[in-house]
Amino acid sequence: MKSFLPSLLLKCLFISLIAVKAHGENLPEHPNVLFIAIDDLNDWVGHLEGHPQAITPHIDQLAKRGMFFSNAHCQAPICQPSRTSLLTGTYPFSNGVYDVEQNMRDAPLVKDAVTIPQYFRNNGYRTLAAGKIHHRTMEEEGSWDEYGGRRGWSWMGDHIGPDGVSGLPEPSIFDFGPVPFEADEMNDMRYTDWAIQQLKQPHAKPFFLAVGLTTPHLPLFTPREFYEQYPLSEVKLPEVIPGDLEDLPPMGRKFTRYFDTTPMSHHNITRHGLWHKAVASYLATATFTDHCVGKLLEALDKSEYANNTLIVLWSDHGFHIGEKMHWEKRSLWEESTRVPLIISAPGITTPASSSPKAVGLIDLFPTLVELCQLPEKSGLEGRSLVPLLKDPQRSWPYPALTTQLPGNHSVRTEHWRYIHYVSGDEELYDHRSDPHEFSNLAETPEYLAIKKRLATHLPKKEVPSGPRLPRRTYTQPFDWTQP
Ligand SMILES: [Ca+2]
Ligand SMILES: [Ca+2]
Repeated sequence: MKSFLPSLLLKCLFISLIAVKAHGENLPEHPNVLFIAIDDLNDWVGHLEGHPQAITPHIDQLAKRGMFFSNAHCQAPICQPSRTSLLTGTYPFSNGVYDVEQNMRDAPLVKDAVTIPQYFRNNGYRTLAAGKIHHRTMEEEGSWDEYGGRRGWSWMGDHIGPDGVSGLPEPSIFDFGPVPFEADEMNDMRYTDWAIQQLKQPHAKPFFLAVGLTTPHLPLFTPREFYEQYPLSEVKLPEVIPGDLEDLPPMGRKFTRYFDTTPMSHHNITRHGLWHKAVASYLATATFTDHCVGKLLEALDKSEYANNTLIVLWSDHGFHIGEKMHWEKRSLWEESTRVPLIISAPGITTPASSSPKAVGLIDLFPTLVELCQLPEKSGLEGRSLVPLLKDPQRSWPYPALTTQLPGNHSVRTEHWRYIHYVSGDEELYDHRSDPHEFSNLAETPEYLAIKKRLATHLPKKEVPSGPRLPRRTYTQPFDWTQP
């Protein structure tokens, strides 16, 4: 008995120490930030259940370590305007950057905007990045104390040759399948390795370390070991129904046709019998992205920064793989707008929690400002998610807005998606009964009041688009204002 009590006390102390460790220690006043940006990753990750076969164990582990948003949406369903919105904390309809064929700093309203990395840098952080954070490389300039660079995909294309690997004729960037490279040779592992080196070094100031992974953006190239995790004979196509387009208004139908002139269009993919291969390639590329995230988190946990670093993971928009006979992005449906969004803030987020409330990537700027206790920043149009991080189920009466060029908007709430096109055409979906947005209720009289209520969230004012760059040769001239 004499020796039992001290050992019991020691045991209790040990158990409570483990408990503290399991829940993470509280973050310091100005924590480091690990900011993981992913390009074109839709909800085909384990924790969002967008595809039953998705293998993304490391991203899912991160979701368990912190909290994830199951109803997070981009503010524009394509790279440049989505990233401009996130990085400046303003909507496309307020900043004038609506399209990929624009330079962020050419738009008068964002010319001098202070971005997230600039704000952190101005407030005592050391900012570090590799890969794609802004849409264009030149826009990374002035944001980072150190930038580890970025390289395109053409070195892979040159090695593979013009026939590509998918089986599509003249695929160019619209290519998909296994490629003869090792994981460590791939661009994203280069960025990951650069970031891992940063985590091994002492830093005199808190750091904001951004890693911009460029997968699963096209081309969907992965080392064979990832591709082989999805045997073609077992791959499940996304859930689609015949005639899904029949209840779409003319503008909605038009939205399904933008990529029709590219090799990755529904008729071209199905004509060549390559839908399963495209699905397998997207899943495999996402698994490779997950591999990079895993390496990064492993390095963080081995580093001296394991317990004083806030982690944020996001994707810039989603991706269609045949849903509504549409491919890629640039639509206002769930496949294009829904994104993974995970925040791990020890002491604030409860491990393995999630929130179903509608939130946007635009909310990240004010959230990070609050979590890192930086001075309040004026002019931000999103709202801090910290109340939801603390209480994921609390009332959150704000919708997530997505814009595809002036006049075309989606309003997403916890239960509804309402789309209003510039032509006046509308769509309405009830996510409680119709998560795939098969059944357009916009013309059903009993929903008139709901439509009216959702329409009150549409932007009251829209600025004109900033200057445009020449159109890419592989897409068609497309008028987003006419059915
Ligand atoms: Ca993107
Ligand atoms: Ca339909």
